[in-house]
Order: sequence, then C-alpha cells, then structure tokens
Amino acid sequence: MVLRKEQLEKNNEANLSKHEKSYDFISGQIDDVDEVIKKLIDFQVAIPSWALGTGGTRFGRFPSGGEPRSLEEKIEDIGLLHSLNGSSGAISLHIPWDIPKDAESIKKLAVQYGLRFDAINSNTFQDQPDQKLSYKFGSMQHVDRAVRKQAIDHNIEVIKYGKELGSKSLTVWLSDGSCFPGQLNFRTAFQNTLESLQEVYKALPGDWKIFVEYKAFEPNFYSMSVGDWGQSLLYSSKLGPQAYTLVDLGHHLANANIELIVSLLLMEGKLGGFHFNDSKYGDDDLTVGSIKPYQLFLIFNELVEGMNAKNMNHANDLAWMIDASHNVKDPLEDLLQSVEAIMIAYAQSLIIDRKKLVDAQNNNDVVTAQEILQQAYRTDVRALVAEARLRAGGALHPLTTYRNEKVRENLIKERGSKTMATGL
Ligand code: LRH
Ligand code: MN
Repeated sequence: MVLRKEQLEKNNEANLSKHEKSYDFISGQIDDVDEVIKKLIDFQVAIPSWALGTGGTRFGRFPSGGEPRSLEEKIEDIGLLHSLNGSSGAISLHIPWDIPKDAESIKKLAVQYGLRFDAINSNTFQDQPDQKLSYKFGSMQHVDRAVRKQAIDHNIEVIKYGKELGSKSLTVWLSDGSCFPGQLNFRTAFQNTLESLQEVYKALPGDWKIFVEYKAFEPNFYSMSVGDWGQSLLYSSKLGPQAYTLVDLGHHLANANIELIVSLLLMEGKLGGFHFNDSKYGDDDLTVGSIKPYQLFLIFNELVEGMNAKNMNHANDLAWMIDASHNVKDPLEDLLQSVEAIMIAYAQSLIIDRKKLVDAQNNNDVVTAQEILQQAYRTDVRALVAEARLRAGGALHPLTTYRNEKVRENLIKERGSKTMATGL
C-alpha cells in the first residue's frame, strides 16, 4: 500500500496551525534551530526486515494480518513507514530470511521508495532445511572445523548478496556459547571464533565494515562466545580497522551502564552502530523508549558528545538500526513509535547546553550538571521532530495518519488475515 501525497497533506492540514504554535514556541528557545532541524532530517534509521510481522515468543505468535509475504512487500511496508516519517530510509536484511531472488529488481524497488540497504545480517543460529552440519553446539566456535567452515562460507555468501544490493556492512551475531559449566573450553572457543571471523574479514570488500554484535545470554545460558562489549572489542581490535562492535540495547546484563560503554567504544573508534529497542528484563525487543526513555537520552548524549569530539558525521558515520519484535502491537505502528522515540532522544541531546555542562563538570558542580541534562530531557521537542518530518515531505503525526488512512485494514484486504512474514 502506498500513501499518496494528497493523503499526507490532508492529514497535515488538520494539524498545521497547532503545530506552528508549538514549533514557534520551541524554536524561540533554541539558538541554531535550523541546524538542529537539518540534522534531524539527515538522520535515517534502518528498519529490520525481520520485524514487519508479529514476532511472538516460544509460547505463542499472534499474527495481526496483512503481513508481508515477500521481500518486495517488506520493502513496500518500509517505504510506507518512510513516506510517513521521512526517517526510515534504510533496510537491514537478514539472510536466509530475505534472500533477494533478483537483486537488481529489488534494488530498483527500494530506490523507488527512497530506501537504501544498511548492514546485512548473517544467520548461523538456526539450522536451515538443506544444511549439512548442525549449529546445535555453535558455529564459529564449534570444535569441528567443518562446521566452522560452513559458517564462514555462509557469511561470505551473505557479503555477496549485500554487494549486489549496495550494502556496505555485515552484522555477525553469534548465538554460540554454552549452557553448562564444563561444556566449553572458553579459550579454544574464542580462538576458533576469532580465526573464523578472520576468514570472513579477508572476504570483506575494502569499503565494507563488519559489526561484531555481543549478547550476554540467550539462547545459551551459561556463557556466550561474544558475551559483552569487552569480548566484542577484543575481536574487533584483533580483526582490524574494518571491524567494529555493535551495541544491541537488549543484550546487556541488568543495570549495565550502556551510555558508559557507548562513550568508551566511540572514544576507541570501535563503535560501529546500534540495534535500538527497549527491555525491562532480558532481550525483550520492545518498542524503543517504551521502558527506559531516560537511558536512551543519556546514550544519545554520549553519542553527540563523542561524535562531535571526533568531528564525525552524525547521520553516516555510525549504523543506526532498530532490532525489535512485536507480539501485541501492529508491527508498523510499533516501528513508527520506535523511530519517533529515537528522533526525540536525538533532538533532546542536540539542545543540551554543552558549554555550561563542561563548566559544571570542571567545577564538580554535580547539581548543575544534572539540571542541564534534565533541562534538555524535560524539553518537549516533538514539534522539532514534526517540523523536520514536514520539511522532508512526511506526516506531522505519522501514527494518526496511519490509522486515519486505515493502512492495516487495507493490507489485510490486500494480503489476507493469515499471512506470516519471514523473520523472528
Ligand atoms: C539476537 C539479535 C540479532 C539478530 C536477531 C534477529 O538477539 O539481536 O541482532 O540477528 O536478534
Ligand atoms: Mn540485535
């Protein structure tokens, strides 16, 4: 389903005067407001191809109908999100869930919707029907060289698909690890994993990056062979300059200080990108900003401070991706809320009075430092984000427009109520 320009304009018309009042109020408080709006317009978040259907858990899956039945329909749905918020201009594919049968036509279709291909993801955490050797006891860590070779070959094949689509990075998340003490020799597992990643690294085109995604637990529950930022940094440092760590917000032990991890990985030049989501307990993959919005703000505060310190381009120098899975929400509404939460946290971090903050820090004025951060966090920046959308030709209120135009109802009419998208 495609939303026509006049549909967007009709919905915006209804909210324009109210928006202009809110925008005039907030823009009057910000020095370089046009610079802030420009940064918001340039900031694009990649949508995961595996999160366009209702995910579910081991206990059950409750499809909401109208789910995409093919890669083409997934691109159409991401194109619809992008037409609504102007900030979803990239797709992150997962192989083999989204093998492009005809890469050229898939690429053309994506361009039609103003979309590019961000990091492509490999999958050695499931056994495919035609697979020779099982990943039950791991892939790149596996004691059997043949299983490691199978995993290496898969990643090299994934790079091939990525090259055909114009992607410039590979994300490797390994579910490898152990469930019981004694099951694994940690050093051997690390060495096997490193050697395997080095084989994949050799196959990387010169202008590509490889993201090593870490995770504290699940599906292994005693050790993970890429279990935390330290291990991911160790791998990416030993691999070489094209290797980086990838921070999935749901992959940390309880109460981890993720903003501290982000600031140090950025300082080391080894932060590659993010999988944004939110969680209360484990890798819950909930809507971004739905549980811990202040943590998301604090992470963006470190990102803006760290990227400015290195004169990095906010929009292009790191990979901004969502990694979520939807059990009880309409997947597209969930993704609209997630992108909105990311844009709000970014906007709040852009209006922090950084000079005053540094002064407070240099004077150990702890109270003032907190007041400066929370001044920005407690500022309603939604009109800034809406203005950026409006200037990018999007909807002032994406969610309201999505419902007013009965998108889900139309998708169910078009695709049926029982369709199930590939993915989690
Ligand atoms: C693992 C993970 C990884 C993906 C998968 C879909 O939990 O975050 O990024 O490959 O989810
Ligand atoms: Mn992830």
